[in-house]
Amino acid sequence: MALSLSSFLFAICIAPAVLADTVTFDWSIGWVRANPDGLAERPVMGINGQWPLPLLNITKGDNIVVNLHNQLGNQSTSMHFHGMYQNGTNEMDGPVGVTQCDVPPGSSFKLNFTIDQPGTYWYHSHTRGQYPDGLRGQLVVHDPENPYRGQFDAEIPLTVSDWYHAEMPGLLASFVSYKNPTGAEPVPKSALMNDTQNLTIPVEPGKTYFFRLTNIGAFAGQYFWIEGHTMQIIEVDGVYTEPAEASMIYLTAAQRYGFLVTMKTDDSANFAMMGSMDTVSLDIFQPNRDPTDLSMQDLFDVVPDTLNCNSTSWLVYNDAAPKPAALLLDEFEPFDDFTLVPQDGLKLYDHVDYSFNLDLAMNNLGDGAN
Ligand SMILES: *[C@@H]1O[C@H](CO)[C@@H](O)[C@H](O)[C@H]1NC(C)=O
Ligand SMILES: *[C@@H]1O[C@H](CO)[C@@H](O)[C@H](O)[C@H]1NC(C)=O
Ligand SMILES: *[C@@H]1O[C@H](CO)[C@@H](O)[C@H](O)[C@H]1NC(C)=O
Ligand SMILES: *[C@@H]1O[C@H](CO)[C@@H](O)[C@H](O)[C@H]1NC(C)=O
Ligand SMILES: *[C@@H]1O[C@H](CO)[C@@H](O)[C@H](O)[C@H]1NC(C)=O
Ligand SMILES: *[C@@H]1O[C@H](CO)[C@@H](O)[C@H](O)[C@H]1NC(C)=O
Ligand SMILES: *[C@@H]1O[C@H](CO)[C@@H](O)[C@H](O)[C@H]1NC(C)=O
Ligand SMILES: [Cu+2]
Repeated sequence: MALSLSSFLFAICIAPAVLADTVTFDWSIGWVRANPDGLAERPVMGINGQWPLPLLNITKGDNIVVNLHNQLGNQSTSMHFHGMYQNGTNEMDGPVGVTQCDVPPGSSFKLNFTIDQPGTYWYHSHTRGQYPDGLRGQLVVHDPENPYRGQFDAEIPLTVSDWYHAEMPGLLASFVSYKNPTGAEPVPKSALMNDTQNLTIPVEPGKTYFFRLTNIGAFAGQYFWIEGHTMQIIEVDGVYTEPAEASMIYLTAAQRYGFLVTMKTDDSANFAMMGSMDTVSLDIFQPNRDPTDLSMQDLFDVVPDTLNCNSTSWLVYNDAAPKPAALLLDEFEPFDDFTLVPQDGLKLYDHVDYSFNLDLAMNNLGDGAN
């Protein structure tokens, strides 16, 4: 035998550093009950009897194997890893009816692909409009070569989301219907942060944290800010950026931001951290829009008096100090993400040889005849 026992053991020990790991998940998708906004307990889709869903933290280069078992009993399902290029593994992407079939109740599907992109992502069902029933969670791809390594002390993974009390099959039936001629989207009942509200995040003075924030919501964009603190954006949707200072950011559904926040040097006070659902479309991105065209303005066609669009969490420096209510703002002034500069130096295309204008109009079956 050529290989001695000691060199064999040595080979095993160094293997993980040299070869990519395979990370295996066995996931039974089934119903559990949850009440994340404290207003209505409801059935949600959990993994292995748990909800909220687990944060996945894998390392760039890892091979991912997910054994997905559909135990819902009454709905088909699927799984999509949002933002993954799936280069060469298209059949693992998840969009039902595009790259694969649904996983029917009682059946299983094995996902097997390699993640070679660092950054902040998420995973969710890609079966019809199913994921707002709870089947969505955060995915972080750790990068040993992160250009900002050494500049933060710890990571804080966090999500924002809108939340509905009714289940998606009923909401979709009334949304995609001739009885809804304006195409009005269902209005959520609450805003969540990390699938809860009033979250407290313990922090230490002087430390710098790498926040990884994902909007895992169905519909609502969200403004996000931390009172008394500045964010330094370093990543957006899996792309490193040159550092950019922001006091407020805006995340559409599915968007991700990675940013560093340095804590204050004393622990005398705690600070509110806010997520606020956008009920009106973003003025800053549509400077020339017609203010009388309401279809361009309203994200929420109705804003019920009872709806609280906001969720508050706190950076807690000091358990004995109060957790102050968030100050109400009259206006939102989010960071303009068009000004972000990708770290790889990729330039904007500055000219085109041909341009095609497509005018798209949505005909929402206003006459009910189609
Ligand atoms: C969070 O706090 C607010 C204000 O006290 C309260 O109305 C709300 O019910 C709380 N949310 C949860 C999920 O406990
Ligand atoms: C948010 O939820 C994820 C998943 O449960 C958890 O790992 C993470 O620590 C939470 N973040 C905070 C800031 O509590
Ligand atoms: C499927 O079962 C769950 C849990 O019992 C229930 O809440 C849900 O309404 C059912 N969905 C359908 C489409 O029948
Ligand atoms: C996809 O993979 C092929 C084969 O490995 C490679 O040549 C190509 O550059 C990759 N494309 C992207 C966009 O990464
Ligand atoms: C995943 O795919 C790779 C490449 O095709 C293959 O070598 C490996 O055996 C697969 N893993 C599982 C658990 O099926
Ligand atoms: C992910 O794991 C790495 C170590 O492998 C750790 O440094 C990092 O803080 C973790 N990230 C999150 C968001 O938990
Ligand atoms: C939510 O927060 C925004 C921004 O501070 C504020 O304008 C709005 O009045 C708040 N809404 C509620 C219901 O508190
Ligand atoms: Cu997605």
